[in-house]
Amino acid sequence: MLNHTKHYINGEWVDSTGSDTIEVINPATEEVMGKISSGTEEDVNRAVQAAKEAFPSFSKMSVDDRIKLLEDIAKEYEKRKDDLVKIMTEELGAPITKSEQIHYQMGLAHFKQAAEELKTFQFTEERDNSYIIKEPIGVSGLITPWNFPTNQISTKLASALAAGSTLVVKPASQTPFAAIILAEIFDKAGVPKGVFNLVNGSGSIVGEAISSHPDIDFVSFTGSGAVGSSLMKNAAEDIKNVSLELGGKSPLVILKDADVKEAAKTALTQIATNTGQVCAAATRVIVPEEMHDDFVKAMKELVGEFPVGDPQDKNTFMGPQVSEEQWKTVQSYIKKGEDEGATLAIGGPGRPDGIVKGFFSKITVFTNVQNNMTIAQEEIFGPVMSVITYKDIDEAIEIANDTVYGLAGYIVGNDKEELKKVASSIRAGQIRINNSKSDISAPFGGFKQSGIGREWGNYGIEEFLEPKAIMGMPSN
Ligand code: TXE
Repeated sequence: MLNHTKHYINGEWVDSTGSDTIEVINPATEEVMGKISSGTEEDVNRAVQAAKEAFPSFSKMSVDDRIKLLEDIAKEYEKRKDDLVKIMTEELGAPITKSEQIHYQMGLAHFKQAAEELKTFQFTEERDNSYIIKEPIGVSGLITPWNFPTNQISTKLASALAAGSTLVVKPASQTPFAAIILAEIFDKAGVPKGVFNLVNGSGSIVGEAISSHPDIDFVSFTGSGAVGSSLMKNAAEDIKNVSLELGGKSPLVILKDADVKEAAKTALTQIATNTGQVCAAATRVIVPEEMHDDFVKAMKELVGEFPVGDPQDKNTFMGPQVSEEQWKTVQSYIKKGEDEGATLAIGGPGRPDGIVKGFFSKITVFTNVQNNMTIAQEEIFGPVMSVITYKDIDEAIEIANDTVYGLAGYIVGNDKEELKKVASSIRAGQIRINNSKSDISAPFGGFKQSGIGREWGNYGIEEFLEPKAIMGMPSN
């Protein structure tokens, strides 16, 4: 049992001002693996005060020193590899190999990338009659979800530290232990006291207190659209800046000249990775009418290559949903798909055969989906795919864009002109062609209801800066 009922405030681990705790459940075993404090408004006030006091000096830290700080954090992070991999397998249910290859690695990459960005980042700009300085935005509140316990925090944190902002972080209460290890890492790496503060607890108390705190200048949030919207209303009270990384219902457009097997593999990888709990996952697969049957057949043949089960097993590709609540949500969408008349081609309701415990879902593929069905419009956040057919490429693009979201888009195929046409027509923040690798230096964020602002690389750093224009300075 991990009992971690302290918050990290002003450079030390301190008791919560409240006595309530929150249990953390291992989603593969359904057993309680530990508990954390349910932080209070008073805890948030203390953390904000510490961040506010640390700001004047940290905001003036030289760029070289900030580069060194980020590099030191990366070094300390690497030393905690085994602990981070283990904890994300336990608290999130991430398969052990994915915990290392995806979660651990992405968390690390942001610190290294931010240090690289700083080496060339332009904090000043000369104009004819003015010069512009980009200054740190002030105290930032970072509110993060559970689906990538290190990555979600480190992308925000690395950008914030690179920019010179001080912060208060509230991780998701389902996956708090990776964040606690991160706090230990920052402490070891010598992050000055008060610069980084961690308050654990619920969204309704700690999250609310952060988004409505008058001394917080900027809130960077990743999570659901509903919370993003309510957070924006709180922030509107005193005109706080916000950045929101919200959900998606991303399309995967398969071109007529695509290799069917490759397309099927890409589609399955998209919904099975992180148990479908990926905001940028392709969940609507838009396939040429004439390719439909071969495509579904290929997926049926390939689905066995994505084993579902014990996250501790090195052969597992897909673990459980993070929580019972998330499992129930996924199950209710599968039922909804059946009720609305879509055809179950793969998977379906309930746990996979042979699994009796844990929040495991089946990899589920619906065919005969109309794009206006609930399963094609709402974010399910589980391994559930909607297959939708198209006649010509213009119809494919229309279906791809017929959603309130615009986080990502995927294309599989070879015709360069068609690839260009689809890539430039999908209204989304990131397009990936033929299963291309991610680029951590490229901006990540959404059009439409997928959010406001961008993370990653220099775009991420910009979010934590305010430009100041200075005119009329006498020249010597
Ligand atoms: O998210 P929440 P949940 C989507 C996905 C998922 C759904 C619900 O569709 O099924 O959201 O997940 C904190 N004020 N995404 O309920 O509630 C909360 O404690 C301030 C997409 O877990 O939005 C946590 O730290 N903060 C997504 C964070 O917000 C509040 C990732 C996210 O939780 C708060 C996760 C409040 N009133 C879910 N209420 C993505 N974009 O990657 C909660 N929080």
